[in-house]
Amino acid sequence: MYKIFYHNDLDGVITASAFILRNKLKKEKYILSPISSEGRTIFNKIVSRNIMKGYDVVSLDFDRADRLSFWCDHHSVDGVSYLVNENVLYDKNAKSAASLYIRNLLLPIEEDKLFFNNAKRYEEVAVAIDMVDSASYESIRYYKNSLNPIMTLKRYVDLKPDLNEVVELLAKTKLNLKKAIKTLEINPEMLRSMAIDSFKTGDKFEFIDYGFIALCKEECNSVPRYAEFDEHSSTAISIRVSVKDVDSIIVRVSKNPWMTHNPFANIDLSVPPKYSDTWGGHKNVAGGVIPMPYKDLFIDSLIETLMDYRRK
Ligand SMILES: [Mn+2]
Repeated sequence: MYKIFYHNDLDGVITASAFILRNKLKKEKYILSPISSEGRTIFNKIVSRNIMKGYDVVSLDFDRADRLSFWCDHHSVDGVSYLVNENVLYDKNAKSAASLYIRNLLLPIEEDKLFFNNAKRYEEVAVAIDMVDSASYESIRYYKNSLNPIMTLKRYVDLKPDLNEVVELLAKTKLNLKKAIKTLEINPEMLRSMAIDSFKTGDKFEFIDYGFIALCKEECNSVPRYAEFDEHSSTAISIRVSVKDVDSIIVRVSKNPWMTHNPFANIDLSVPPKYSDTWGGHKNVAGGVIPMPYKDLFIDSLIETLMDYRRK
């Protein structure tokens, strides 16, 4: 019996459905479990508890842990940039875990088939999820307005519905996004106007401008990623801070993907800053949970590090 942990975003969802497809898993052979970035801190414990219960544990678009049956990821991991064996598919430079999985493990079994070949659709999904997960849309306007199936599905997943249902449907339709959207009875136009509304950050945000760098205090996950760059296009890096609970805050740092000549283009945000031992992510987007007592120390030192980089 597989216990499949997958990152609770669209990349994780698609990777999980590709895993089910590739291994032709019957429903009674697995349990799906979405997990948020904040779960990194305790992931090793969760995994070993599940192994003790007798599960084959899989981690998709998420952290490495001891004794996993399979691990596929592209988030930065200390000292590893590429690793492939029977149980691992890891590439730090892949734009998404889903495309990494699709191209290396799902497409090869499709290419031998003469009839009912799904290869073309799989490759299209790989291209689309690369664009979404690495935020390489042409503009923030595209992000806000596109009715492309992948954007519709992204908006839907961002609402955090029953993600397991989405995984099952994508597996069942063999990654036919349009069919899945129809079955889920999603109204793309309605979702889009909801997303556009949520871009109006004014009242949900406290925005402090440090020139190129901005500190944004938000209600937890109140606005979509990148919304701050819509209003403040000269911000190169945003540091989003929200309160997780009485003991900790969540900090997310991201580069403005639409700024030409972003002065931070080459900085690697996945390198853990001082006072954080739960940091994770990619070169252009990263984040972590910071204990409340270190809050001010952490933010001050992060801003200072970025300012120093800028002066160099
Ligand atoms: Mn991902």
